[in-house]
Amino acid sequence: MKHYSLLIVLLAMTACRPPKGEETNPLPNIVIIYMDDLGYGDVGAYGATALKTPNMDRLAASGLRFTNGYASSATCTPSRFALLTGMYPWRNKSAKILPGTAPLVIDTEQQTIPKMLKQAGYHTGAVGKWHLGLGTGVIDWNQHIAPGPNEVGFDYAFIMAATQDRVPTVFIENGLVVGADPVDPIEVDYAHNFAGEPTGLDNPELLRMRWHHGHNNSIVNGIPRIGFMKGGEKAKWIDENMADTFLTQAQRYIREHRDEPFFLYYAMHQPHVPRTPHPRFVGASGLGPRGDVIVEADWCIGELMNTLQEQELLENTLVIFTSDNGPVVNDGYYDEAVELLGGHKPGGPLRGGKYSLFEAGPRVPFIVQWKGHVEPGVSDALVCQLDLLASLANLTKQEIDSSDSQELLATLLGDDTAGRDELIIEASSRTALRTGDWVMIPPYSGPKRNEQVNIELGNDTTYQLYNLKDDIGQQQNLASTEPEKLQEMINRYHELQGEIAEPEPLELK
Ligand code: NG6
Ligand code: CA
Repeated sequence: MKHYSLLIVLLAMTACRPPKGEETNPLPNIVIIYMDDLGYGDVGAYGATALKTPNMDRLAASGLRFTNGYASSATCTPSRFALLTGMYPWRNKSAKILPGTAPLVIDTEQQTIPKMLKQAGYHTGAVGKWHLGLGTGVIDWNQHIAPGPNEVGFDYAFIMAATQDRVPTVFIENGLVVGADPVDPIEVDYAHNFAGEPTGLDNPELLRMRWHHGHNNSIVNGIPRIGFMKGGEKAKWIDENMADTFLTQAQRYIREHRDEPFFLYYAMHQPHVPRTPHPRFVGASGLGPRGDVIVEADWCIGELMNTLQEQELLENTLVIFTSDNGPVVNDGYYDEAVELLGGHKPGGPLRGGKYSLFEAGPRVPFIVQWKGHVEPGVSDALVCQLDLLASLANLTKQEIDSSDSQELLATLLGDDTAGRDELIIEASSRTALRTGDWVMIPPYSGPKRNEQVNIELGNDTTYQLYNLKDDIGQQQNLASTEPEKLQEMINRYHELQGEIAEPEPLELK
């Protein structure tokens, strides 16, 4: 009899067992879903109506949606550098938009999120866009390529080297080109074409997507790219399959590592150019290829979340969804994005876009979801991707040595409402300061608008000062009516930047 009751107790215990992942993982898994050029206004939860993003919206509805969440820059490489290292990108002069042949911009001695999480016992994986450079100088694409993601902390990496519009157009798995063929070696050059190879400039008859600005070098799959490439025919990716390829890798990674704490950096390529939705998403948005690839990305996110659920990992996985920089509609190809945009506003109420110091450049969708741990809601706290290093260090009880990354774990998990007091924002090596609701943009001599992409860059000959609380669209420059606030911010800006990248002091006008 006694034995039976023991058996019943044991059976009852097994039935009430927490999901497998939770039982074996004392530390939560961490998944960063990183979009490429997705704007503040591109997500339903952030106000998009013409574009439907049900899976991103579900993340927002079941998580904490930040209205003041920032990338560290208005372009890709600096934002990615800052996210992974916790260091302001303007401290590293190499952290700017890179060609596909650029050396790695992260010092292999430097602290990174994946390195820190490895120390905490995590398995770490990167799937998707890299764009942080590879190697130390001239790369031989036919040999093992290093240093790269594996040398800055990722146990596993399945990446594209730079961007979808840059060569080499191949995937690299743990330093080796996938599908490399010794009889058809890959050569890449950003200065000179290879003899006899067609280009977008000289061979428009071979193109199925026309270039608008830049993007007129080697042609791959009928799409002209930035940079020249020869060889590697079997290794070249099929653009329309890229979303499925990265998703499959990410799902496989989750399944393979479900029994240990893992960190997955899922760096998606949408909606960066060239926009090449899989045929099943063509026309899905009604807004042309830019909308279609956002719908495709949204579907991928739904599938990824389904995988976490199917693996019983949702309660034990912290998911962070954000974008590397703000939106651009025409980024160099004629793809009808402009013509079919209709009333959709990729930057929502924000001014500017990708490349801009105005808010739509660095302010991006930013959602934290952790089932059962993060109470759904909205937070107006000022947070930046830069802060993930220190905050995840706190979560996993690790030490960090960065001074730029702020520890905001409680705020990111919704237990606190206090964010940063201030943040230096960056766009193409120019910087500005946000303090509380105020933004101060120093004078910059560049053009006010980049006519090719049709985006206001934030440049002006005088100081600009905006109060975002009353004027989220940055229409009222208060520099002359709020001279004390302006001076206070100028002083603080110089103090924060120290001797690095300090602009010429200019007389107030
Ligand atoms: C620019 C490209 C743009 C895009 C960007 C990088 C031209 C004219 N424009 O130089 O198309 O590739 O670099 O985007 O070549 S990012 O999101 O990776 O920063
Ligand atoms: Ca980008």
